[in-house]
Amino acid sequence: MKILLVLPAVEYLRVTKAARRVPRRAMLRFSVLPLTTVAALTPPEHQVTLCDENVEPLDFDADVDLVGVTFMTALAPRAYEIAAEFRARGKLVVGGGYHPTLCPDEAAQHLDAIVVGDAEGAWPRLLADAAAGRLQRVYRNEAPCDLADAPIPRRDLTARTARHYVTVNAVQTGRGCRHGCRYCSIAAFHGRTHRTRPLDHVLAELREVPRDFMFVDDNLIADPAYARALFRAMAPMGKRWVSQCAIEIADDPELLRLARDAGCRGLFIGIETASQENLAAMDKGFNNPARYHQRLAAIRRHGIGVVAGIIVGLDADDPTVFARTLRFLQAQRIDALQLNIMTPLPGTPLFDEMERQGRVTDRDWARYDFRHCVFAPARMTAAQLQDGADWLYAQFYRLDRILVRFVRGIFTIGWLPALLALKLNLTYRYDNRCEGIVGRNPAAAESPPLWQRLGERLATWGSTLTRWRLRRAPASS
Ligand code: B12
Ligand code: SF4
Repeated sequence: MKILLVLPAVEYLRVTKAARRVPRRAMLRFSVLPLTTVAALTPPEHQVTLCDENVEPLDFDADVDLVGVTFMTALAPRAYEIAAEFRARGKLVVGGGYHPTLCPDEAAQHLDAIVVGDAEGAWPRLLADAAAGRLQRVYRNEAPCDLADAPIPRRDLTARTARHYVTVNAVQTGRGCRHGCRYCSIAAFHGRTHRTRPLDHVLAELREVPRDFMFVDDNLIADPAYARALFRAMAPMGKRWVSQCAIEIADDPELLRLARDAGCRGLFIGIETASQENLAAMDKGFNNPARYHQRLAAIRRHGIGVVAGIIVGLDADDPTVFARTLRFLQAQRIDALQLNIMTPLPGTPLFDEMERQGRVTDRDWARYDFRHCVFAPARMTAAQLQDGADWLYAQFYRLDRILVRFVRGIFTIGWLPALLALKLNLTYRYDNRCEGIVGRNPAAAESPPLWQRLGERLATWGSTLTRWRLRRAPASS
């Protein structure tokens, strides 16, 4: 069969035949691992091509027999549109990934078949059935697969478009996480289990990727003994990498040292909130705000930059949370920020609880992108949460603050991590300006001082100008 594997894109980032310019947001575009992994699992008698709508237009008239779509919740509406278009042309359309796994009944209504959970095992079975004309609705493995069966992804299929990504060299050492944070899809997908690939498989893959790459594990140190062995084996390779993990790495000086010696330059860490009450309610008490300062300093001492994942809109948050969080991030010397509006993702315990409480206000999955408020917050209005989140994001990425962070970073984490952090800061700033994110602090006095109003007005003009220039920019592909 001729198989086309598709990663859908949200409307404002989508490349189409009419709008062929690839948005200049390469830094936050990385890993097409779900597709390259599924491609690698495809038996050789089939012919596979990929299309990531973020970097190239999708051709609905392509000569294919079967289309496979990967999608997380925010991409579900687009995935269903794609499925409808191809099915109207008589093609088989199947899906897999986070949303089909966590909402199988809904996904199965829009697709000819879905894979729930890992594709290893299930995907070859699906293809055999499709080729024999006996496709079933749902394919799932009886038990989570052994990651010895996880293939080396088909990165060769990204050669044509690789220049549009910050890297296509994303490597996964394990899947899942043993923690069970209530809002987290990883825990819901993998059921609080963590599996690792055989070390020699990972090392063989690392020999194939260039010096700079990233690990896309959700918690790279979920199995500390494995992480230690991996880092030790990597030390002689001279690699430089970034990843994400739980803050607990800071409690293990040996692990930190080994990570640094293996080439770790930056970690995305889910700090989430400075409130213990919020953390306890989300079953994430292990973060322990009383120890943030000491733990973050330990990470910095090893020359590793910290990108903090922060969530606003948790139940203990009131309108003062935004200014408090900004002060907290500055005091903790955070190098970059990914700010998320609390989002009850379907399939998580948090969603079920909010549903029972009648607090889910918006069921347009496209808005489940962590940038929109889709529920009724406990101690503020939805508009205050949206305004405050936008304000905090814009304030964190003010140019003067970025510069201060960079200079400070040179002395605390060193040149290379500081430069990486600077690039990430400028990218987030650019993205936010493209999206016109300015906001307003809902806890500030009704009429802010003149200088603040002037600053906000200038920021609005700046982002309008950026969007205008973007619209006028010539096509790059
Ligand atoms: C890299 C990444 C990104 C990248 C690229 C995404 C991509 N699709 O390649 C970027 C930076 C763009 C991104 C963005 C976002 N992401 Co993201 N991302 C990830 C991350 C860390 C790794 C993805 C990956 O490479 N996985 C490795 C592959 C091998 O694993 P897999 O996807 O599970 O695939 C296996 C199976 O699911 C299955 N499968 C998957 N697809 C398909 C398709 C078919 C046809 C078949 C048969 C099988 C199949 O087979 C694979 C092998 O077994 C995941 C976390 C994770 N562990 O997956 C989060 C994750 C997918 N992201 C998430 C979210 C929420 C987002 C954002 C919405 C918000 C945010 N704050 O990050 C944004 C917005 C995206 C947008 N608007 O387009 C959530 C999704 C939750 C959900 N229920 O929807 C995740 C799970 C993280 C989390 N902690 O919750 N993300
Ligand atoms: S520690 Fe991170 S990956 Fe693990 S369950 Fe919590 S949020 Fe999810």
